[in-house]
Amino acid sequence: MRVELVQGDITVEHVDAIVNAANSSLLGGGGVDGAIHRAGGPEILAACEDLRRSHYGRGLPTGEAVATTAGRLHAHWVIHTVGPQYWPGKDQTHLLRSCYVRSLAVADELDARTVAFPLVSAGIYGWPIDDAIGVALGAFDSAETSVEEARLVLFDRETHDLATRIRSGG
Ligand code: AR6
Repeated sequence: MRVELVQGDITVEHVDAIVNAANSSLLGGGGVDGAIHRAGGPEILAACEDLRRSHYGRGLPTGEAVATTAGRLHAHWVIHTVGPQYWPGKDQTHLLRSCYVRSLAVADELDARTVAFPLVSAGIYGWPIDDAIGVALGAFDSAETSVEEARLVLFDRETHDLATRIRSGG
């Protein structure tokens, strides 16, 4: 799988699937979640509400992923995943890694070949940015998937530059 580091707004990506850093409720929020629902329109929320009723009465568990329509976005699907909230001293790296692994597994089920990811847990959920980048790149490196291109979309220039340095080992 090719891995591209991209700087910008994930809602303008032209890919098969866009991953959302959601919360367990699947009913929207701030950050990238709010941006995806605003740009994609009410169809996404309606699909999330259906999923809550049909499969996830108690919410989507942390580290899991599930797909809905992408509404008006330039993608076929949004894959919602729930990252762990950062707690110093509590190692939840396996759950953060699982967000990427499970999202790629859902993408495989959908036959998606290009997938854009935000830096899950690195905003409102407080995960240290350098570590969040390392977990994402590590998960991509060892992924067994038919996805051909993963695009890690970093919102600001500073985070993009940091990701570029981490990737090159500098
Ligand atoms: N495009 C790309 N990246 C973005 C965008 C965007 N439009 N907007 C923000 N980011 P966050 P989390 C970056 O907070 O930490 C929501 O309320 C942001 O700079 O969106 O997993 C959910 O409902 C950061 O690097 O997600 C949950 O309650 C990264 O996306 C909670 O926030 C993730 O930041 C999830 O928190």
